Amino acid sequence: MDTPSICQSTASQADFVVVANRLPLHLDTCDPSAPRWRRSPGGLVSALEPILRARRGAWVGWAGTTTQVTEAALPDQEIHMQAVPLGENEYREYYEGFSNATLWPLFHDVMVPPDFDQSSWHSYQRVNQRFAQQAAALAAPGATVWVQDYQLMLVPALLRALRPDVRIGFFLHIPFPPPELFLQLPWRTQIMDGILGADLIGFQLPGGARNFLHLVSRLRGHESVREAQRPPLLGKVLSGGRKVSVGAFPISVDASAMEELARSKVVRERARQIRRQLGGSRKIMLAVDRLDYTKGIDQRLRAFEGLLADGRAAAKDTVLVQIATPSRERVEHYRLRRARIEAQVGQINGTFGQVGQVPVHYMHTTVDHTELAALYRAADVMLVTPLRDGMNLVAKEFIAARPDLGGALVLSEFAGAAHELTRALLVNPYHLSELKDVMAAALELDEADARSRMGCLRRHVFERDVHRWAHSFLTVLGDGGHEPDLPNVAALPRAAMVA
Ligand code: ADQ
Repeated sequence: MDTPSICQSTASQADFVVVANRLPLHLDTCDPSAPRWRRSPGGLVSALEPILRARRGAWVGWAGTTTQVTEAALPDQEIHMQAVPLGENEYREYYEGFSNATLWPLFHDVMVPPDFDQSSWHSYQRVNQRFAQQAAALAAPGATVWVQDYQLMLVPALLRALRPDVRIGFFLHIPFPPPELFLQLPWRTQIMDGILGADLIGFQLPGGARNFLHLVSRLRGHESVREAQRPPLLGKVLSGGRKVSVGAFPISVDASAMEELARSKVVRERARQIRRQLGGSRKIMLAVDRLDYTKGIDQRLRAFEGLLADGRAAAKDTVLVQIATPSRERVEHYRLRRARIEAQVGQINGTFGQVGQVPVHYMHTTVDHTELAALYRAADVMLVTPLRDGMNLVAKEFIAARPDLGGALVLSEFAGAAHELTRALLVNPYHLSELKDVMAAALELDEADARSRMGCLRRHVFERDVHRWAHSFLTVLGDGGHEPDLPNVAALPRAAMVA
């Protein structure tokens, strides 16, 4: 088999560089004789791809395989892809270990105990150094480099040391925890200093930005932090003779692209087919998540089971479709969670199902964009009930996919999206009986009320889409001059304007 490859282009240096753990690709080896690069799912990819396409920038990231990648065979030549190699041991220690068994749980309310492992920390340092070196080599003089997320928190300072001429932005996609939790980290000062290498540090919510500013004043003293009165900026940090801006920039989705897809004939037909296949008149509750313990999948299943047990829902007229993307499958807590969820599904279907009438349709898979849009359009109720989530793009995609103003959104208070999507049916997913009540209310929601809520939600999502997110971040960073056109409010689809 030929070694599948990623571009080591001879193209000149880039003026705009995104540095993220993953390239927006993965290697599909279903047919070993013809491996192919395919688009990867995930919040970050969904958010950044349209911007890079519009700007013709470069993306530095891991290719998703520990196999050596050598020469050009990209499915998409519009974005220059620079692959950062990772060895098997680095994958285990930097990615599965420090990123996903230390930082991820620490930043999500310590839902499972974080591992504090010295060897993983060393690997995280080494890999961050490699990313910084590759970004430094690719960036043109005075370029803007936008570093993404918790896997690369040392990169801003490492890159600044190599290339003091570049402008550096850092955006954290996950919540930033309160100092009381963050301070558990044995390497807390190094991580904080790493992030402070940026010129602008962006968080999803004002709360995350404030947590970070509190942390800096705890570790560096009050005099190093100034409040900023100009939203989205919440503060400035004086660091090594520089001023570092700190603010909140809630991420969003490419709402118009999702709307266009959802309006297409193929999606509408597939949505009708899904409804027929699931039983015609049955109400469809839908959930789409990475299989992660933060997403609240087991709590949601328990609530659905409770509704069936109480007789407030019946398999003959309600079905729950749970799509769970395989995620971090070698990390122990993820394996355990998957086993628990699959046992719950079996239990619910075994207890409440009949031939031809299964209450939970569970799929442990990634679905393509067309299928996802069709599922969104087919759903009566969308369940987005994470226990903690930086934002949650599924909620915003669902809204963008409903030009018919149909469907009700049940949304956890602990998803960042709840700060904006206040006309959703908000719920505390830790409170089982409340979760049951809100799910039952969503099934019964009056049509006029549902349409009015969806109209407001759509207005918000179309006004503040992913282009506006990037524009806002890059403008504050001082690089707003090369943005894709922002959506003109007057040109929004009519249904999006319904109040
Ligand atoms: P994630 O935790 O990955 O992202 P989320 O925001 O919901 O969570 O994004 C998931 C993306 O993957 C969505 O675009 C969704 O459509 C897609 N997806 C999920 N399951 C899928 C499936 N089975 N098949 C196909 N596509 C699927 C992190 C943070 C979030 C934050 C994002 C962006 O944890 O809080 O919103 O980054 O900043």
